[in-house]
Amino acid sequence: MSGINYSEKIPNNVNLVGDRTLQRALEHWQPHFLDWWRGMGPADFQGADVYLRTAVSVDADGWAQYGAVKMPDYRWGIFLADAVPSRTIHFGDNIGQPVWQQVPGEHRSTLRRLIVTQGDTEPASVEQQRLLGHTCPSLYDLRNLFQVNVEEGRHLWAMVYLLHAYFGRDGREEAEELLARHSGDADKPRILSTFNEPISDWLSFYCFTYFTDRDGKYQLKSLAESAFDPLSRTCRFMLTEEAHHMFVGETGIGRVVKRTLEVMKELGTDDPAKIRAHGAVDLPLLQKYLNFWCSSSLDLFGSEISSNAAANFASGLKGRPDEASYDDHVLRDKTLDLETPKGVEKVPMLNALNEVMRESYLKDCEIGLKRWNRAIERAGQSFRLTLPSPHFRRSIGSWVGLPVTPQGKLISQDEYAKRIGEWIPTEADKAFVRSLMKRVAEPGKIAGWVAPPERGINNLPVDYEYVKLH
Ligand code: BYC
Repeated sequence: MSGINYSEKIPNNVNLVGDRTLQRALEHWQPHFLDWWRGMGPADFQGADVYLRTAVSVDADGWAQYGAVKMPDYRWGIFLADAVPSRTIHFGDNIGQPVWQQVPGEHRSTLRRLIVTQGDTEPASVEQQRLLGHTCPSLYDLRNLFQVNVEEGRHLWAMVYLLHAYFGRDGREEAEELLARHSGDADKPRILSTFNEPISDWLSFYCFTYFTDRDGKYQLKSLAESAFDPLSRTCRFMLTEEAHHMFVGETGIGRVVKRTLEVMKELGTDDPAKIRAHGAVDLPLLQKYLNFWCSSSLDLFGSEISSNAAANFASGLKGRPDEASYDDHVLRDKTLDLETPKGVEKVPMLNALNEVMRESYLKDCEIGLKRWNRAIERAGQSFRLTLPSPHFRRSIGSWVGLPVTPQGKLISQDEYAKRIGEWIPTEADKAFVRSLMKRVAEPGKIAGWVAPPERGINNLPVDYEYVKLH
């Protein structure tokens, strides 16, 4: 089961030939996907040879094969992790019952909505990053961008497979809609807010892959627990691809910090104006980008108090990430003390699961911060990067629109409006960052605002020609 059949038009390990109707429906969608990729995918790089990894099997140790590929020839397909024999539902009100191989009628619309929401983010991120190739800081980074892009394309395939295979006609219609909505489009935007934010510079790209892809990790982990087995298996395999995306974010920001520290040492100053004049990103500016992308990504967990989250857990549709690591898998008698603008409220745990997930996500986000701060400390600098308060700049949930500082202090609307430019990038900050974004595309060369990576891809040297532009 784990081997992938690449001799078919749509590579897969789901025995697509055994279901002619489904195969035909997906082969009908395939050219629409390719049209979308050509129109909305990485602009002007479709003819480049990119050193990409492709899945050859879904086994933990050997799923990737590396080689030069033109992106439109990438073998997007349908790969599910192997089935776990006799798997049963392990949380919610139906514990112990066999998992579902088909969609139960009563959960059809909710499951479809979850799959569509997940699916919508994948092409959205490719659209957001569409123009970044023009300003790549190195060929190594360019290759990583394209690797992330093709894999997001495959994640779209994963959700489209579920829609086609299990949701009949409305599933097929939703699959078309996934290609019709576009990031930032005034009439047909993407579903979730963060995926309509422009990513027009590489600092934003690193922050997005650090914070937003990490939301992806948490949402996929919770869907991997699902009682709907095909969804669980799909998400388990997607998670193996997600790890590299977060690596791009963590090492990307780490390399920005490293370069800034070098410039600070060289100039003997921490004056942001002097650091900027030298073509590097001062640490307070980086902090503003972290504040922006972290707060935006926190919205992706939904409201603190959510009946959707309660129902999804109770019915077995969506668990907590790493559900097995908890003791209580029913949660009918538990409560959580939740900090709301009105004070601490006792909330049924089931209704607070979005918050539980957001808290574990924030802990995970801290890991990179610690690493970057260690580098800053070692360089003898006193500045420390921090995560903003989860109540800062929220557009979803109990803290919507409240004037809260990144330190979590509620202030007046007037003061907030005056000071917001201290906390998130201003137009002038963005213009400065854009001014740094100049394409560096010679093997082994790197832009002046970011340090080179410590090592190359797949044991190749850093100066390998990862993208052959012709
Ligand atoms: N923007 O009870 P609520 C990834 C909506 S990222 C706009 O508060 P719930 C990736 C919500 O849809 C992971 N709308 O929250 C990363 C609902 O609308 P309906 C993506 C929002 O339902 C990088 C209403 O508000 N995967 O993979 O418990 C690159 C009330 O909802 C937002 C998923 O999200 C928002 N930020 O949870 C590429 C997993 N937040 O349904 C890829 C699937 C909430 O009443 N999605 N709303 O019309 C879900 O599990 C849930 O839909 C959410 C929200 C976690 C998003």
